[in-house]
Amino acid sequence: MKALVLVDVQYDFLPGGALAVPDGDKIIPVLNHLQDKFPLIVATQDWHPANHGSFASGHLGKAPFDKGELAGMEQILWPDHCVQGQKGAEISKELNTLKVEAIFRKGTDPEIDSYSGFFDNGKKKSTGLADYLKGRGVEEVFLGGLAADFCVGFTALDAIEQGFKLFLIEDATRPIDEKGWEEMKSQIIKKGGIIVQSVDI
Ligand code: VGL
Ligand code: ZN
Repeated sequence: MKALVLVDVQYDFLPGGALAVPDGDKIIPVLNHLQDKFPLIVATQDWHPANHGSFASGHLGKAPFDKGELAGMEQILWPDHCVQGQKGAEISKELNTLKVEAIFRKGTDPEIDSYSGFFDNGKKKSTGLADYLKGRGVEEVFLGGLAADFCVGFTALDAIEQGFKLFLIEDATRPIDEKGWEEMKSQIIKKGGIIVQSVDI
């Protein structure tokens, strides 16, 4: 059994958003088109309180994309984004969500960031995604969404670690930073993940 996981297709990661991913909108038709091929589709949603510790605005003297610290780990400080209840946190209306059976929210704890759809960055708290997929008999996880070098990439690494066969759909994702994405991609491949194109699914 295979599942399609739609990662963080939210307005703040799309053109015009607070943390816009270049060409992020290009993935939406690809993800819509792919859905027919999957018996199970779930989504993740970056869902921060307004005072989230990953926001540069809460760190004196820091600017977005500076490095800081959070939960004892090095943290890239982001512009305020995906704030609970705000437009930027909504999943894009252009994405077909009719077949999405569950949405896993992450980044809700102000004290720690959460790139992966499975765990926070300190691996302290699970979102329940792995148990959900296993409970549904899923063995193969296909991933698309935003951003390739952060939330999609870390979700991929955790999927592999959780024992799923992991396929990352390259034309169904876009990175914030191309160089970061190349490094992330080689890590994923090294750990046994498979990079695919949507036409090959
Ligand atoms: C993301 C940075 C901060 C992502 C979320 O969805 O890739 N990136 N929060
Ligand atoms: Zn975030």
